[in-house]
Amino acid sequence: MNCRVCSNKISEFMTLGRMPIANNFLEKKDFAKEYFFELLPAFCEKCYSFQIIEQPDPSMMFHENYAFFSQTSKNMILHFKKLSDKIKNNFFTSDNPFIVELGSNDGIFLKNFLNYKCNHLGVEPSKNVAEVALQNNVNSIVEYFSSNLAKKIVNKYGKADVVTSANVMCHIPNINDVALGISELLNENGVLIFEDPYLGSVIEKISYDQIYDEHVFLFSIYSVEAIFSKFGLHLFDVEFLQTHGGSMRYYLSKRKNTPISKNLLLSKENENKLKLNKIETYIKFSENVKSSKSKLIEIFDEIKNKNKLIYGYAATSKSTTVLNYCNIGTDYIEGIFDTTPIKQKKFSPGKHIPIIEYEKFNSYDFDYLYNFAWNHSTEIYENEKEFYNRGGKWISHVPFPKII
Ligand code: DWN
Ligand code: ZN
Repeated sequence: MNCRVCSNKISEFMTLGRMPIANNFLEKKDFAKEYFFELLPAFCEKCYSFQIIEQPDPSMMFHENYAFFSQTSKNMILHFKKLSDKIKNNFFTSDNPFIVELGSNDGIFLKNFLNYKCNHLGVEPSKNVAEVALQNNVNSIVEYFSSNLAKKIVNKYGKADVVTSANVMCHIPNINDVALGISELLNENGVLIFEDPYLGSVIEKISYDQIYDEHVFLFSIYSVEAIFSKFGLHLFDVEFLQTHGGSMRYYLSKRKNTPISKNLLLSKENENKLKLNKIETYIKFSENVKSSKSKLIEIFDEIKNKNKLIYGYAATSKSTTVLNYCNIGTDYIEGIFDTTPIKQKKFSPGKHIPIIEYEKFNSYDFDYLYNFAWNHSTEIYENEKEFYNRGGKWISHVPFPKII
């Protein structure tokens, strides 16, 4: 397999085994025809990009029944409000600014620009989530972004001051064409701002569940520079974020002479310390992932031997990797509570654990809850204080499998 970015030959350093589509919550009648592929992370020693070898066709993942709606987390609503204010105050240089978001989902971010009465456009391939945005008056089109689409947008709306994306760029296999399109879409002072789960955090926390079909890449600063500099987009700042268990926000400018921030220099030094540009880091990571799996199974067996009941909390995309890689099914977890209606009353991908409406949470009896949305722990532990106060225990595999 050749690198999606630089065509260098790359090879996998571990397998996470046979995986289903992470967000394909399914009904019993569809079990027999469920699609599986092998989840093989790989690293390119030339451009430092971490990617998966095989990605199912995007149409199998992003469609009219896409199961993830961004507005499910209150913290994320606040997070995007803050980013909107920052952009409005710092990056709108023209009199009539125009902002484009790639992968705008249900409009969680762009809806803030309605208040600023600012030209905006969301590009979102999954029809059902885009419809929610449209209902909220967020201007959206149901398309995959590409260099071709960029030309059409420029013809219709003109060039953009800012292009953004959040938790989207790492989903895009044809990243070179998208980077070219962004470069064509931005005006000469334009800025690209995007954020994604940070590879450094995945390595440090052993949060291997960030690896699943949708995440074709996990970026580091060096890999982002290698991709976008080829298309005249110059990285000038980064910002580490606590969201999604550790993310990085990247700021890239069309202007070559934009001053480089101190934070960018320090963060690159940190990447050197973490050795994110060395294959041995990933070999060590694969060993850590195997230990994490053994420890988790040990914890589950201990609990089961005591005849205690375990339920899951939040049927995240990430849970699909943990459950399938560790081979955890209904023998360990009775059901998973989730707030998203499209997932409820269905079964988890691959392991077929029932997904229970969160509204029924209080009518069930259990001793342990597995927190599959560990990235939202602060919000979740606060909301579920009652469970904890009555002696309930949380299980999490991040930073390392443990009972809380
Ligand atoms: O990159 C991606 C991120 C941004 O969102 C996408 N590929 C898909 C998705 O990943 P995820 O499913 O792992 O995201 P979250 O935000 O960690 O989890 C969302 C799921 O968890 C939803 O099904 C709702 C559920 N949930 C819940 O039931 N109770 C979430 C929270 C915070 C809760 O309190
Ligand atoms: Zn490469």
